[in-house]
Amino acid sequence: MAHDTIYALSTAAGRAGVAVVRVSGPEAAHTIAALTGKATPAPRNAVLRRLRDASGAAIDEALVLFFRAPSSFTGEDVAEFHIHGGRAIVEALLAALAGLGLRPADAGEFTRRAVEAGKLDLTRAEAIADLVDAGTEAQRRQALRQYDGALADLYERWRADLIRAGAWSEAILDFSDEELPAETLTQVHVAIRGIVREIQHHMNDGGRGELLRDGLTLTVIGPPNAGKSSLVNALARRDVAIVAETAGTTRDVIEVRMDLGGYPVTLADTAGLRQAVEAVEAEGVRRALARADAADLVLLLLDGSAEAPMEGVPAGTRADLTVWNKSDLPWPAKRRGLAISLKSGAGLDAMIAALTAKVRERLESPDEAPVLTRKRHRHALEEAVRALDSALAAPPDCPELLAEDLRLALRALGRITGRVDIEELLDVVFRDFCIGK
Ligand SMILES: Nc1nc2c(ncn2[C@@H]2O[C@H](COP(=O)(O)OP(=O)(O)OP(=O)(O)O)[C@@H](O)[C@H]2O)c(=O)[nH]1
Ligand SMILES: [Mg+2]
Repeated sequence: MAHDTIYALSTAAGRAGVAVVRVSGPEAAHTIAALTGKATPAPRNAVLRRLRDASGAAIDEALVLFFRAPSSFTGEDVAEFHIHGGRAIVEALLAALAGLGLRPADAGEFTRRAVEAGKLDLTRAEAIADLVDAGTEAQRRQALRQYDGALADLYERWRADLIRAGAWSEAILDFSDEELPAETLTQVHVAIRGIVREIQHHMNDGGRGELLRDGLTLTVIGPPNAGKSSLVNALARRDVAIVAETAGTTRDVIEVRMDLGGYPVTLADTAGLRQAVEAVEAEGVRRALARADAADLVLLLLDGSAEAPMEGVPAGTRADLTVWNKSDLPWPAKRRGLAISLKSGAGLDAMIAALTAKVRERLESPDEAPVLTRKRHRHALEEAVRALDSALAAPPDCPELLAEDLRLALRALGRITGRVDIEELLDVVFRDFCIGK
């Protein structure tokens, strides 16, 4: 299908040193000629040109680049205009492009065209979105790995294995028993079981890749006045929650997004846990416990100087990390665990290190294997496993069922990378079996 020519501001809107406007489609070269009044520069050669609108009025001095299809991001002819990043300049250039009859690009349309042109598979296209969204180091690393094809390679390998197994099963269908080795069906089953095991291992990762994209939730709970709000403020490095001597200061759940040692964390401060006397505080306590229940990690903060530090904390309350605060005050007893003082700052670095280690444990994969990063992938993998289980359960005298289930599994896997092509299966049938008939 022939595409029209689209344009968009590719850098962030607003005032900046430089702004880049990108044009993709058959009219890209003509667009450069129309705006500069000069010949299109050689591909991938930056030239300095004055841009003018249709009336001949100067818009700006720009660095102009041309990429000839298919050697461009979208696989089409692409023009890039690097202009000064002032709002009026950007507006004037976009208006001039509209005046040339080009269409403003839809969200993601450049990347979509790249996928359609076979420049990128879907997992790499998604990785571009993740790279742009990455707010922390760990998110950037994960997105870059996916962009480099870690996931595409993995899913494509499973697909290739399945295509092979599928080819065998199609052969069972097409040829009589005498023509095929007796162990063909066993081989198909062994291959399928191997793939199912690998997919399940990949899915059974505690959702760490998805968590890393979304950010992990860390909830701070503890009795009133333990210093929970002080801790949240210290971690977030800003005054997000009110700190006061009155026990029961925090009533609602207060959330703040932060970067903990390179990991994205949504930190929640909660109401102090105790037998509340009035309804609003009781509701706060209920929400605190509910939030702790739903959190990825729970930090229990206790006041080391208190006579009964656990008072109010329901038995069995989950705590992934227990921290004792107020080490600057005399303590009535020795406390086991991390000791800090939010007043003096003592022990804070060690506590942050311990917390970061917990977060890392939840988010990083223990081996070097690529991690699942999206629900979309997980759903497709689940579907593939279901189809493969059903393929394994197909009665031996019914190879049609097995072949059909394999096709379903293949299609599910193909949807992840965007490659869904049953023709490939036939190619392998004819290649692997040298059928001269
Ligand atoms: N001496 C001492 N006081 C502290 C320390 N940390 C916090 N405080 C004080 O303890 C009081 C309660 O602190 P908050 O951070 O509001 O405690 P909270 O756990 O959020 O309390 P609620 O919101 O009421 O549940 C305040 O007066 C703080 O200044 C500490 O390490 N040492
Ligand atoms: Mg508080």
